[in-house]
Amino acid sequence: MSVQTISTTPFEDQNPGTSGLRKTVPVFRQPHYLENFVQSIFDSVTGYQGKTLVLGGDGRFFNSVAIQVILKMAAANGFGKVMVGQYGILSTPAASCLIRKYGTFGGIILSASHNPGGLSGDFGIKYNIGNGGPAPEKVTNAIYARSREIREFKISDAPDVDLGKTGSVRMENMTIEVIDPVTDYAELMQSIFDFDAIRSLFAGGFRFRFDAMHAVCGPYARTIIEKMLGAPEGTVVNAVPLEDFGGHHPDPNPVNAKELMDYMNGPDGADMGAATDGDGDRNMIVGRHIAVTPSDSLAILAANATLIPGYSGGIAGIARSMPTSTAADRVAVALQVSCYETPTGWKFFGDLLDDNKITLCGEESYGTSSNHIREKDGIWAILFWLNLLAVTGKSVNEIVHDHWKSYGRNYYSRHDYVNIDSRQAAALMDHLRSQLDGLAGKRFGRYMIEKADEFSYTDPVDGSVSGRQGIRIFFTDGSRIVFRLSGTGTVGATLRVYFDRYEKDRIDQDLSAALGELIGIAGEVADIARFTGLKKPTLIT
Ligand code: VG1
Ligand code: CO
Repeated sequence: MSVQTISTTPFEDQNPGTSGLRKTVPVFRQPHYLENFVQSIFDSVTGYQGKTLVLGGDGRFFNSVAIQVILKMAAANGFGKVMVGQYGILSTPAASCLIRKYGTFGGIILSASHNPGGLSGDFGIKYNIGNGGPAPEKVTNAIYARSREIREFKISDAPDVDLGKTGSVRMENMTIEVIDPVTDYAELMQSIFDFDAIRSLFAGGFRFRFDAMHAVCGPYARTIIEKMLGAPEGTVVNAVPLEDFGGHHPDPNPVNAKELMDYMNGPDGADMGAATDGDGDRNMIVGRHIAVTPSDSLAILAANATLIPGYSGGIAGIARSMPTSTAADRVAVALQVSCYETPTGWKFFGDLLDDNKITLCGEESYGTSSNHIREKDGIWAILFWLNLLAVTGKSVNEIVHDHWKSYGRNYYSRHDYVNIDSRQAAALMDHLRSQLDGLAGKRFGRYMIEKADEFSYTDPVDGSVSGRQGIRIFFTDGSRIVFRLSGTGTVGATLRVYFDRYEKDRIDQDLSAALGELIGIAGEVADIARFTGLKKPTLIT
């Protein structure tokens, strides 16, 4: 067993996006592609000699190969220990939990999250820092810069490690501790929620369906929901993680989780349904004939937080990503706490959480979480809802409608134009940019534009600035259209258009009727059909 130094040449495209480096599996399988990026991570941080790294992934194709490579590189680069999930499995929130609980130096999570997997699917790698959260931009920029100069990497020639057995083994001067991926995370959940109340809910015949979408949450949900909370066996469906997620998109929204939606809207639908994504950080909450929008979910959790043991003392503040609806803002006003608006991506919440400016945060893309970790957390959000239902005795539908009655309703939708030509996508954004100065005062039917700008964020804790985070058009009635390009895709570009319209009293309108006019305005101002070549969006959520 010895450390090898291997010479290599840089790849030009290892720029981490919204959430780590995401590429197709064939790209990742090029010789040295993974090794270059991992060495670039290690070269961009200092002080890890002898320290501990957390390592795991969502079990998608290439996960088990990549884990072995990273173990050998961590050993060769001088880490003292790696805590790795059994079979190489760790959900993103569980990895964050471990980093924080054991005070490790950082962690590497292998996942392309909600992107499809398999031989020709996507793979990804994220680096998390010692607070348990995604590396901030200053770190990811340094990793990218390093990846363009890298000339060599270090790797041990040790044989592969058996990750099927928990326990410790040695590699070079490093300990590899293979741990159960669920235990620590389950303990954390138990410390936040009223497990007795949820147990009584299930004992009383409450019917729940958890769709793990053949992704990483299956084992977590089986242990927590079925074993610890006593929900009947079979409550968790699609519970076995598969390398290709059964050929599906492991993305918990009403379109990709169609099986769950059909069941919930059918004659035998459960009282509540939920789904999680590839790496377990996203969640969707569904009631009978209602899918809760993620923006509403954040607002509802914030408004009811003191009913949950872990937040009984109240919350310090709320943050939402910019395109997320303003529903949470109204709750913040009522609770007299601050509401922060950040760019898309969880890494922007880290400083606010560390500085105790906020307790809860969320994104419109089915992500919600709190200061208990530094990632979004699918199972946490689902347990929060179960806890709320247990202590209020209300249905999902009643909770949502009661919230709208108190605060008004944000009609909200996101339109995605997927895999469009990258140059055309950039041209569309430039086309919008060029109009920004002249949009205020323009009238479209009953809507008048109040102002338009390009979102730039200054982190209130470290002062770092992130520009070009989306183009916003504000209307005089408080409605908003936002345009931005996705930072998680692997082919071409994806345009996201977000619609948000607030109504204080008229809370029972049909969603498409409520947003129809705004959708027309977006098409006109951005000339969407011309630039994308598409007459309608690829995906509406
Ligand atoms: C998308 C979402 C964003 C989320 C990110 C990672 O990014 O819009 O809200 O944080 O995915 O989620 P983008 O740049 O494609 O819009 V996950 O669960 O894929 O790590
Ligand atoms: Co995810």
